[in-house]
Amino acid sequence: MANLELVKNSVIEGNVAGAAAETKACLESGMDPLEIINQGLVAGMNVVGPRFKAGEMFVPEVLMSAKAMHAGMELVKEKLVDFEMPSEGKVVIGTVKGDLHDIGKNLVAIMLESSGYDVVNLGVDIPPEKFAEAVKEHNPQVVGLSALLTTTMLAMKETIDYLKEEGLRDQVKVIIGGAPVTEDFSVEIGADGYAPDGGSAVELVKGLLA
Ligand code: B1M
Repeated sequence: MANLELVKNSVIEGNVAGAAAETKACLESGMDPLEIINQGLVAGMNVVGPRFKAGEMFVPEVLMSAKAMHAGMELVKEKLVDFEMPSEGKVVIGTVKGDLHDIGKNLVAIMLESSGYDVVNLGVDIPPEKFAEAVKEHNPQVVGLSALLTTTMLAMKETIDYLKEEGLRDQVKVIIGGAPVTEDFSVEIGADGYAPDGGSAVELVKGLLA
């Protein structure tokens, strides 16, 4: 029988086939697609985020949960063609120039997406010019910069400075994160905030856009 709890639990368990099957059952029973998203798929990720933050879940498990959520989301999306999903805001995110690490950045993107934000994920090794182009093209409220190397942390400052040069800095909030990055560093380079993990990044973005 169609049941949103089963959708939610499949996501928490990272059960990709289960999430797809339960989502399909809910759709076939005539349930509202938005209800399936909010009370099933996203509700599951809302449990995963805090558990990951508390050290009760680990990266591979979070990635499986995200995969399960996406499997369900793909099915629901087909039914959503007629109306727009309400969005909390838009975030452009990328790993800065010279840095190829993307696991943490992708987790942050997933957490933001599952909390209702539109996320434009630029990828890795993104130079300041590309961030600026993305701001012009996508008009986000927030730009997220990730760096995992002490050497590439400097590219965060370059990116912020470039946004200033291009006259784009005032129209976005810039947040930064990554293992070597600190709150003090974010103040030093003129970012609007720092988050140590995905769950905190969601809270930070919510706070900045409130
Ligand atoms: Co590299 N690497 N790596 N690496 N790597 C580290 C970062 C390192 C600490 C390992 C070590 O020496 N102990 C070290 C950096 C030293 C330093 O600068 N202080 C290092 C090095 C030196 C290198 C190379 C230079 C190695 C070499 O070639 N000699 C090279 C650099 C390549 C480059 O980028 N140009 C390199 C390459 C690689 C791989 C390609 C092999 C691979 C990356 C694969 C990939 O990402 N697709 C890799 C990996 C996997 C790691 C470690 C082992 C794991 C990183 C990771 O994914 N962590 C890492 C050692 C470690 O951290 N234990 C290491 C899991 C992830 C969930 O956590 O990324 O911290 P994290 O993300 C967290 C938070 O930081 C935060 O939220 C995330 C979720 O909680 N966060 C944000 C991240 N971005 C955020 C953005 C936000 C907010 C929060 O807002 C926008």
